[in-house]
Amino acid sequence: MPNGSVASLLREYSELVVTTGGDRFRARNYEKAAKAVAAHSGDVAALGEAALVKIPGVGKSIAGKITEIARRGTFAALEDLRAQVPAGVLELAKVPGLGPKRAVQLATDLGISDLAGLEAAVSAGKLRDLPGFGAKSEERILRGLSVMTTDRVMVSVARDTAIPLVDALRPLAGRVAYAGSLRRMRETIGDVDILATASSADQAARIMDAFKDLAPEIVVSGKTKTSVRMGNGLQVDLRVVKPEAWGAALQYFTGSQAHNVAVREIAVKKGLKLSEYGLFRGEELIASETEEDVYRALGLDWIEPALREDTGEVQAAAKGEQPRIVREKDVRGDLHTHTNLTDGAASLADMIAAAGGRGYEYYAVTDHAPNLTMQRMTDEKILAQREELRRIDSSMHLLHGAELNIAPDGSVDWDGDFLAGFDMCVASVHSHFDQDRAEMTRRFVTACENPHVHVIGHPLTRKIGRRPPVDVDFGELFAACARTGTALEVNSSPARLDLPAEHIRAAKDAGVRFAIDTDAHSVPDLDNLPYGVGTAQRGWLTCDDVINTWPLERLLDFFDKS
Ligand code: DGT
Ligand code: CA
Ligand code: CA
Ligand code: ZN
Repeated sequence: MPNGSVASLLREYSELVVTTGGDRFRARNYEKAAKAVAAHSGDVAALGEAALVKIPGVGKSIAGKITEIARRGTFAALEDLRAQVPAGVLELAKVPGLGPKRAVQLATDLGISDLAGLEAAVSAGKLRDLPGFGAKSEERILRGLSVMTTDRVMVSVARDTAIPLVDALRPLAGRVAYAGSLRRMRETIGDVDILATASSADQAARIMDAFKDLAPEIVVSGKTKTSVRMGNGLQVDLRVVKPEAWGAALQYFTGSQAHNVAVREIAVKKGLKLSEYGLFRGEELIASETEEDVYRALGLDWIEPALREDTGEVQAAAKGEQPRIVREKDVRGDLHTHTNLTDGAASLADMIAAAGGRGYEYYAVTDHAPNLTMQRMTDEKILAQREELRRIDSSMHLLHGAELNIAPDGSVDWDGDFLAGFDMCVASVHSHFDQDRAEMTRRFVTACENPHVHVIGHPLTRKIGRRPPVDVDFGELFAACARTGTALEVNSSPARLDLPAEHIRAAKDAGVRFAIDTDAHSVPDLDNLPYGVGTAQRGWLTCDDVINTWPLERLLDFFDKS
């Protein structure tokens, strides 16, 4: 059994403990163990107890559950809890604004067992008369339902699906790449579009056959286009084109549709016609082999995929004024990361070694501060961590920081004297998400004015498809960041992507700086950086906007807010 499946049983157990009103700390421990199991490099189902308890967060009791899972595919304690909870409750409990207790109530009293049933019941006004519900909770549930994505997946799910397919087709095809919204790094993906070239009908058939063999379900299959559905439900379209049409096809299928419309208008003005087969004057083919050829023939610079949304990139490319947007290799360090001192899965030494292996020049450790009580941080623990960090020999410049909690009044966990001992601090909202706009704005502005707060972590606290963004006055927030020299984070976690791309450009225009961070809670999480970089690119950020592309001296200067 793969680690992911073991982890999801442990996580389900944790959710069921919460739902049935069990011990929160036990739930937390299983959640932690689930994360550690998912992040473990070897197969946990193959391990004995002695090896299992070496995994962080796995004690004797959880090790026993894992060996039981390896033996029977499930464990008795999980089965017991499943039997106590009506069908669909876990799904309902995930609706923002609902929660486990009321999910049980809805399942028991109204027989609601899925999201569609919930939406129907709210619309029919059935919740209004239930004890503990009212017009306000109806509104909140509808808002919650509207942020839960149904038919789109997180960009990481799409990328993890696409890359092995592209790799498998590479030996068979001339060129192969993914296009569509995934190449543009949108935050959610409807389907994956893969493009390959073949110089003969035989080669095209071999590529199509190999592709069909890789998928559990074939949706439609033809000579030039095949669509399949992968095990995770995601649809993947493969198109096979002639090598000489590669550039035109890649340009067309990368989109966005709005970008393509804008580019086609330029073609029309020049008396040309642009399609997925090429750029034509009458019957004559003018350009098609590479994207550069196609754009150049239209008088445009090649345009970065992340910018192709028709928000000014075509005009900029026509004038040779496209920004030199930030790339992954420009990032010199990560400024928001966790260890197993709080809710991370890996030790300080392991996180630092892994980050050093990425070639970073600097790296900040920012575990959770005490007011997030579940993390049980203390002054002693964080000071001991600082000692340990100072003793570690690393090629990187190590920064000791913390992720502070921004309280409802904008204050943070520690006083100025204690905070002055940190090299830098991230500060984030982790509670009281429902404050009204005026209160929330004041809260952020107060945090920005704190001289020891350098980065606002995951500013909108939204979780894609799970939690709506907080309500804040963007103009005031951005002005406060710019005025106080406080960076906004572009959080790379694919479930967050926060600050979202749609707000980044406005923030940049207001003079805000950014930190593209992974918020890694495990070694594999360090690999999430491309999602943050993609989000920053979609917000048109350049290196000058992103503090962790700067040389260390300039970064440290930024951290000196006085
Ligand atoms: P998605 O799949 O919803 O996340 O978004 P996309 O952008 O990947 O959209 P998709 O898969 O429907 O099509 C891939 C690209 O193909 C799209 O970005 C632009 C191009 N395309 C598809 N249909 C049309 C169309 O009717 N007109 C134009 N101009 N382009 C199209
Ligand atoms: Ca697509
Ligand atoms: Ca498609
Ligand atoms: Zn956080």
